[in-house]
Amino acid sequence: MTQALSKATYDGAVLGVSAPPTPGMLHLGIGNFHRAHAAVYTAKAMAAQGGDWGIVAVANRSRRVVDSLAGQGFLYSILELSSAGERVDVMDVHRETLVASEQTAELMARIASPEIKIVTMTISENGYCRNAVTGDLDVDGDLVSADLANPAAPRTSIGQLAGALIRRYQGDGGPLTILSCDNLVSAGHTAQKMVTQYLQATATPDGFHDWFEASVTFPNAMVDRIVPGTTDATRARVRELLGVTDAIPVPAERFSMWVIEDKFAAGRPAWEEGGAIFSDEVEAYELVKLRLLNGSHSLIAYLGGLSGADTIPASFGQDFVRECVTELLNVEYLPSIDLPSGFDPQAYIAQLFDRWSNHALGDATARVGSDGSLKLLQRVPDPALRLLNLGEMPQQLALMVAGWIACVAPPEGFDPGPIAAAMIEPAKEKLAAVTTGAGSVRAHVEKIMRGGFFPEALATHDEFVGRVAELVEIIITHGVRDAARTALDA
Ligand code: CS2
Repeated sequence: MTQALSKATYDGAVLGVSAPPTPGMLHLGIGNFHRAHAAVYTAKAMAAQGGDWGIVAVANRSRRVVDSLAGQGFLYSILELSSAGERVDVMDVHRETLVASEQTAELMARIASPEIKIVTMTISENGYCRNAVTGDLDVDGDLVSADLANPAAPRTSIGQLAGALIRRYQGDGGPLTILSCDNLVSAGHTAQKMVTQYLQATATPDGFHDWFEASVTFPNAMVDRIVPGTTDATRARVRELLGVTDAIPVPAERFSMWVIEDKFAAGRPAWEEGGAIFSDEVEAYELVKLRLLNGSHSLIAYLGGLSGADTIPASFGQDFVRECVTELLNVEYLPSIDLPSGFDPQAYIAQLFDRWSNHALGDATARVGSDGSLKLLQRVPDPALRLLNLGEMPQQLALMVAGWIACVAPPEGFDPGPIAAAMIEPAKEKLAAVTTGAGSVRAHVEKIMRGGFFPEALATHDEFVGRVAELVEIIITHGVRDAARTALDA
């Protein structure tokens, strides 16, 4: 039995630097991604230029990560895995922990406190409470309406941020930056819109809105690093390499990228020292990454799920998947983006091909295929409608939607297999409810398309919906390879 990782059992170096005792940042959503991304840039920034930028780590509901983090004296490890080899780094950048669902008042007070200058967040697409059809805050949805009725203890991150901002204004906490690190189009603007619409729907003190406009910024940002879930193999390898047991190690690829709009209301860490890029073209980078990487990732996941490939590299290693992705990238995605200046798309794509072939990392197909009802909204409608408006059928985007439906909401009688079954789909119940009594594959697909997951223009586009239905039909009757061939040959 090896000892647990702690300041007493680990006397090696940490990555970057240990954060000073007083945190200047607070992060909502202490999952693997944050711990292998913003946390790393922050440790490197402080090593280069100092600053009180330690992080308050906030979990939404689960105590698991924060309890381990606090129990290990805030140490945890990152296991970098690539074909070039592996390395392990120990991090020491968090300084406090909170659980939002249990300590809501403390959380809002902490965000309101003047020492906190930046709130970063990875709350996933779901956390923004955005109505998929209208693009506005889902004020009539159960979650937001419950929060508006109970402003003292909001449960959504948007409600918690809004409540905290009101307290910050009242307590003269000073300017604040809220930095979304989620995979959203115009992530900063989206966060700003949701928080603003929430604040418009709730009572605020006199003068608040002027202060909010002048003092709170929401920079856009593009975040990128493939960070799988932690497995027993991750824990075992870290134990071998460090000689102690880390309960919460994070596996990650070597590649990492962060492009941020330099719009900070109260200062920021020197993240450029960790390799972050400050740019005025962030929205272009966001589209590049969301479409070329994330969109293709979804296609790889659904084609993989339906063809028995349990990892992304296993799926991408199949010729038909590579062909579909190549078509998606070059024909359906690239022409839809005004590229950032000096950006070389083919070099980026070549790098993506390497990253998707990382067998050492072994990213799970089921991880990427999870939450499709939320992710596809960022990855499908705009580029699909662009082509449809030009009179062309986006075959691969239709295949992606067909793959998602076949994996997580299959028509009766079709079993997509164990990999698809492992995909977590938060809308499973809603999908089942909208499709009851469908009667035919076409009706099943139509009901899903109109079920509130996509904007009206796509949901009611007859040819697109028809194409998705045909492809689902082929997946059911002849298998996913035939469906892919049909989409490629069209
Ligand atoms: C993936 C992302 O979950 C997904 O759909 O595409 O988590 C992806 O690995 C990251 O965005 C990479 O930066």
